[in-house]
Amino acid sequence: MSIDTEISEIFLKIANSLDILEDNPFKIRAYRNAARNISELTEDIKTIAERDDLTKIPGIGKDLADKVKEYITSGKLNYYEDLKKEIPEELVDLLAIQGLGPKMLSKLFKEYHVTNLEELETALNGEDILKIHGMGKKKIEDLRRGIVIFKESKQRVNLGIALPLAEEIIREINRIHGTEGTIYAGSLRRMKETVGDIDILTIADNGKQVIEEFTKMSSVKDVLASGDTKGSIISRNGIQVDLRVVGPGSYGAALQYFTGSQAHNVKIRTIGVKKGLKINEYGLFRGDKTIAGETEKDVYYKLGLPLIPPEIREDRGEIEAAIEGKLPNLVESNDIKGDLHVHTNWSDGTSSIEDMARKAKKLGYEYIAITDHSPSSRIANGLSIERLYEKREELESVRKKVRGIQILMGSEVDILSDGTLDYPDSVLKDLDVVIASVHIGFKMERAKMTRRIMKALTNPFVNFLAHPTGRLIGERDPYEVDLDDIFETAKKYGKAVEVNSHYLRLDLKDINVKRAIDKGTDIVISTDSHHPDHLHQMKLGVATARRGWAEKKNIINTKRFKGLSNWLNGFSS
Ligand code: DGT
Ligand code: CA
Ligand code: CA
Ligand code: ZN
Repeated sequence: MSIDTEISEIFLKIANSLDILEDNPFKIRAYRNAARNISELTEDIKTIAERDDLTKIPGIGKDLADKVKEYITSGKLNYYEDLKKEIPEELVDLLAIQGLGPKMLSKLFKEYHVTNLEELETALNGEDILKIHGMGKKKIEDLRRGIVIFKESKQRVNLGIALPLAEEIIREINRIHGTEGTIYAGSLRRMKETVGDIDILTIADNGKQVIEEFTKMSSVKDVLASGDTKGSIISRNGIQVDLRVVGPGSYGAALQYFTGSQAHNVKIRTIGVKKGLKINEYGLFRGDKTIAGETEKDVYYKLGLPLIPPEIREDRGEIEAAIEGKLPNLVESNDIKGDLHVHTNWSDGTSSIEDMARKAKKLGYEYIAITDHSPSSRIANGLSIERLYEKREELESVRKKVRGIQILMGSEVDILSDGTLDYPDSVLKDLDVVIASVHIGFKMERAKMTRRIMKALTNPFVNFLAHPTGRLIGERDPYEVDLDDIFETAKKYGKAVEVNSHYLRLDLKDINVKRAIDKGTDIVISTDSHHPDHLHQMKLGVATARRGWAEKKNIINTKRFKGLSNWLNGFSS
């Protein structure tokens, strides 16, 4: 979060806290105005502070300017720290519950000692609550519903869940009369690993009607808002979806605006201001004259920039790179020539080698590696050495049946606690592809875990390290490991590190992809499929790699089969 956003949010929290404390309305409004004006700044607030120009920001007087300075220098605001002692932050957050205003919340706090969500729910179940003025059976029902929506909207959703839902909703919107093209924006278009909500844009002239039909779609559970150009719903699986209707002339500007990220857009706006241009969701303007708006590309172009791919719009140096003409040429899905990490019913997959190979061929791949588990992964039905060689026989017969794709014999081999591998070298040397990964002993001290994995990477038969941090998004933290050491070792020994495309893993994640690439370490993007349909998840891995600025040349499975084969055998292709 940028410091502008932080300050703006704290001012807003102060306003809300004072509201509940029934403080002076003018003071409350002052904080609210200041919060909004700061959030809309086109210049970095630090720069403004350095010039001593804070009081030139509308709504910022001497007192608020001092508070901004205090936050910039110390990272906190004493006034707010004291306020939090008087009224808990958790309580103030409850204002986001529909139907719960500051007056009601104030009574609940002062008379019923409600300080958080749990206590609010308990209070709503009690008899006493009806004594509050304005509280009746109906109101209680409304608040209960509001709480359900509040809880739903608070959690982030995994990309792999949000993406198919968005695609389905877009198909439904496209069936609404008057819509002429629909696209998702927001963090989903940036392919962030989790999204707060789904933002959709559609082109139409009959906004009110489109929004009305949108709120009646079969996938809708709750309607949060319904207006002339904007609607907001909670879908059946609890995900919030915001729809905005735009005219064709402002489609590109709206797409640029609502794709974000906010930090990226703040910088973009600054560039506009320097050129004497104004930019918002309706277009790019010089005075009253519209100079771009129809396409996103044109918006960037008129700002003197090339189109920046959505996945890297995070204000992590992409704007500076664009200015210098040094944007990366990001890897694309159709650069991928094969999948090197796939399971079958020989271990914990559901399908045969043949089914997996046929599906891979259908996707246009040149190769697929069948990489079932090793014996230590007992729950995953890992293969004994004996069964490994039986599997090899079946694989060879499939090679004869399924032509036009190279089917590689591989294994995903456990890295044991001491860094040795779960098959002896005499077995590993017979495999086309050897993946090393950690499935047991997660709770190891950092230095020990790092040595363990580094040791595995020095094994001459290992090709790459799968899911290098072991995290499961929203379920399990990564294990402790020094990734820089891992990346350096991998590079030194000619190994790759994986971007695992499973939506719960996306491991390496975006920023770690960037770290690996900056060190010159090779990357492999694979799906870890356990069913033929999972092979489609490659797009999530590609998106994650793109978010980490990966180019085709960084990814080993963009090589044609010959080049890949050389790479696997340790020759630089
Ligand atoms: P999320 O939903 O938390 O995963 O993240 P986003 O990036 O999708 O955020 P969201 O849904 O609140 O808004 C979508 C985009 O709209 C956001 O990336 C940038 C733009 N946007 C929304 N509110 C503001 C704002 O107050 N100022 C600016 N500059 N942009 C905004
Ligand atoms: Ca969003
Ligand atoms: Ca949104
Ligand atoms: Zn696997």
